[in-house]
Amino acid sequence: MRTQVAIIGGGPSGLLLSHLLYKAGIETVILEKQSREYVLSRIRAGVLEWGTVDLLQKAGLGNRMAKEGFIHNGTYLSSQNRGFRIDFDKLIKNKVMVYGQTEVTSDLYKASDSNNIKIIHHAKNVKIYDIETDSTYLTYNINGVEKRLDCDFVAGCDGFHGVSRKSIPQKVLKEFERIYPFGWLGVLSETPPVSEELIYANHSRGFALCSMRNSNLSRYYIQTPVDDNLEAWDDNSFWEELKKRIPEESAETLITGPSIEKSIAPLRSFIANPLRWGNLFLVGDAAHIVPPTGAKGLNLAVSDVYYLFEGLKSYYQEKSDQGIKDYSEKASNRAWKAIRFSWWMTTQLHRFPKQTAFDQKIQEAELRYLEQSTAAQTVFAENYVGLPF
Ligand code: FAS
Ligand code: PHB
Repeated sequence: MRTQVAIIGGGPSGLLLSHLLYKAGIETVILEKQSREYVLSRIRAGVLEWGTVDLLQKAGLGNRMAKEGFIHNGTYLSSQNRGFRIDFDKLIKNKVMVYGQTEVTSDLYKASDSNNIKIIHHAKNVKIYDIETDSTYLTYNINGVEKRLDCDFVAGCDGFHGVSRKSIPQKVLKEFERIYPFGWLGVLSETPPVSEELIYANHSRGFALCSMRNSNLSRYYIQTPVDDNLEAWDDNSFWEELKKRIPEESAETLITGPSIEKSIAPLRSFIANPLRWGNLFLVGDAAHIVPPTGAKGLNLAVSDVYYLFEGLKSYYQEKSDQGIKDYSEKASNRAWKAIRFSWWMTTQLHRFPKQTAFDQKIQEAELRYLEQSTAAQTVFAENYVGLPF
């Protein structure tokens, strides 16, 4: 089998790239290791930058999002149970969209079906060969049978634990990483959200986040030691701990209920470089990881897809390789700004094990400055809503 662009990974970045290339008449084949149901079952991102919303709408993928998503013109931050609001609309005339990654992925799958995009699920043991030659190809295993896929280019959209990044020679690949000494215990519950906008809470007991998926599906997170035992957190202890960390008025009105999903996610900041090696391009979580505090992971995957799509489109349509030459630098530059913002939010809103009283006072001063300074709030709003592509 031969295609123009082979895509490893059928998550949001792989599906979106194949959709944009399809609309430009460029053929793709997606190799996804898991089943469709598994990919759709993952609970991940919840906040979309407006640049992401714009790109999805322009790609004809925005109808359900426009109907079912929530536009948020601001967000709340709190320190020691006392909250304040950052008004994106007043500060920078902009907004974000709360629409779950699960829904985005489901919309992408529907579009792939109607466009007959070739997605091969259960593709095991994907391997990449001859990346630096004109005859690059992949092999993969389906039900014990080895298959071959020849291609011009490979888009590595296979997430942090995928095969793509590992296919770049160690002597070439540079990795920048910060692992945080805590995790996020996340709960999904069929309860009305406690607030009409998100609440990011800094508290001496640790960070907490109140988010949502729809008017009766809420998503809450609390900071826990990364190796905490999930079984030790029954629903009641989760709700009691959450109440202690959020603004008093929210704790009084919080509606609790049984959790329908509960998991602990580790937090890390990571980026590889270069993001291109020969005919292989790293995209999304295969290239970089950010702690979810800044709500940037999915949005960064989308901006990578945008840069790579533009590069491949001009390669096939204008016979220019400038765009694919510039991909690694363009995508990394924007990624580093999001990595910085996500690191800053994580550092300001979490309690670090060895945090001194001095560190504590700095955090409080930083949040008080943010509460009182229009300049600081404008910087926050610009970064949270999303920097231009
Ligand atoms: P993905 O990991 O989503 O997809 C990669 C795909 O490749 C998967 O389907 C996988 O099965 C497949 N694959 C892997 N190895 C393979 C192989 N060898 N062969 C074939 N296929 C292979 N981001 C935000 O912006 N906002 C948030 O609120 C947010 N919250 C998050 C909460 C959690 C708990 C987590 C874990 C992440 C969160 N993120 C958030 C980040 C998340 O959204 C990712 O950035 C996003 O899923 C990245 O999409 P992809 O790059 O497509 O990678
Ligand atoms: C979520 O809704 O899952 C969510 C929202 C904002 C974040 C992280 C996660 O910063």
